[in-house]
Amino acid sequence: MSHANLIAGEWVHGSDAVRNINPSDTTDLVGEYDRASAAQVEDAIAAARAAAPAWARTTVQQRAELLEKVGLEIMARRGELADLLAREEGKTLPEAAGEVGRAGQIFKFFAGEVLRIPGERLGSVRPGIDVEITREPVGVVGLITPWNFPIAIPAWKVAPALAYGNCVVLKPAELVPGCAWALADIIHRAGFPPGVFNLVVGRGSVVGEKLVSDSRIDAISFTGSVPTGRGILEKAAKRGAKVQLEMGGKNPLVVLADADMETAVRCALDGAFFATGQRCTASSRLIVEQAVHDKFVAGLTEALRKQVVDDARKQGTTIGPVVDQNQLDQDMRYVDIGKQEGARLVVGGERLNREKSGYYLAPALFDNTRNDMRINREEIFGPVASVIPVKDYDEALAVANDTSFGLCSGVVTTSLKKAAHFRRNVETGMVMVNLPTAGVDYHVPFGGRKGSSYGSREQGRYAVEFYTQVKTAYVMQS
Ligand code: UN1
Repeated sequence: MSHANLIAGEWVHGSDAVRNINPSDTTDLVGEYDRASAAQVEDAIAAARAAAPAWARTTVQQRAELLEKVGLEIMARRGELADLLAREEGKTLPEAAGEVGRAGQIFKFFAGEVLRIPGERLGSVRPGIDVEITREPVGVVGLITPWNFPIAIPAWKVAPALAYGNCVVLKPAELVPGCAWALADIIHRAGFPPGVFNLVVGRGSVVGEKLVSDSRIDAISFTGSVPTGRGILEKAAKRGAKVQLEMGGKNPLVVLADADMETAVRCALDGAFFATGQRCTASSRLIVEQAVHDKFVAGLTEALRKQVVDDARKQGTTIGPVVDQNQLDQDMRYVDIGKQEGARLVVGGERLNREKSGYYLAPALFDNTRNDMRINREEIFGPVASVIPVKDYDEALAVANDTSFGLCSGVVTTSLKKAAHFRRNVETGMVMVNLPTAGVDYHVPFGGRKGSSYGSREQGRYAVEFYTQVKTAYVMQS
């Protein structure tokens, strides 16, 4: 039952362990995962440092083959890993299988990208000189990942890090160490040299803190909450480390009067409530034009009543449990806040009892909300969404942009003109037309603006920006 940390190519036990509990059934212990001590984190960093020069010099073919191997094993074990993911995080099995598939594809994608590391050769402004611009690894990267995508987010940080020749120390979320441990085991057996990839499970205050403050870590990539992200930025910037942060959103989905209602309801249901609303890309603000307001609210309410909230691994479940007691308390606190602010709770928001003792919450929809309410300003990170009625498109766009976040946005409309205007003028890093705000491809850049993100983009070939550093060479022609 116990799972060790991977340090310098060895499985190293810790003195205490995290108990990984199934949120669908709190009597089910998924496993125990050893916590790394501060000294063990230092060992992991030292191992990564020691492995870095040789790893940076490996051929692109060597790295491509290793990444391909990892991607293929993830794909081959998709069902089993999806079951583990659903069991530890509470996503439904189909959602979990989608996520595992995405993780496998990411490794395969970066196995290809290794062969396409970009460079440039330019003429010099001076005679007889060539200028060559190349990309080199950053060195050792510390990766800190959240609980809501237990395998995909580690994959989309680890795969590019390794592809571009960096060594890695990964700290997964304590709530869901199972998938990260399985990924570490796959990477270990694939044959990466010792120290190239290290896994250290533990608390943010011990393990995260060490990664952020240790001068041997050249770059930190973090996905998680705004306060933690800001704290990381302050500390890491002070010592000059490269930082990339992805911190969530308050994503608007705009439903215009000319929208296809079926599409609008489908986008809202998926974007706001699937994966239990626990996505930084979730559509938590549903901005609806007055003319179709009643129809939209009625349609979404009906769709919500049909949802089956139950054990994530049970056939027929459409929405799994909330991840843990803390998150459940937070979600229910916001349901109360919404009521106190004068929003109308149309449906849901109550604790549900099921056969097994899990953190079940009925998906909640608020109506008659204003954009200045706390439920529309602060990220809730659960199955709770608000309808904000607006009189026309101009007001919808203004409300969509009136937020401190800027990760993702969506518009549902049949007007090409309005869709084009929205795409151009919405202040988010990603924008969806007639599609849910959540659920992104694995081969294109991911990231936001304003308070949602910091640093260069993740994923796709844009990941090269964070995981490499540029060298400009001037060469005298012989
Ligand atoms: C998606 O919507 O498919 O933490 C991905 C998150 C994001 C990933 C969302 N970093 O929810």
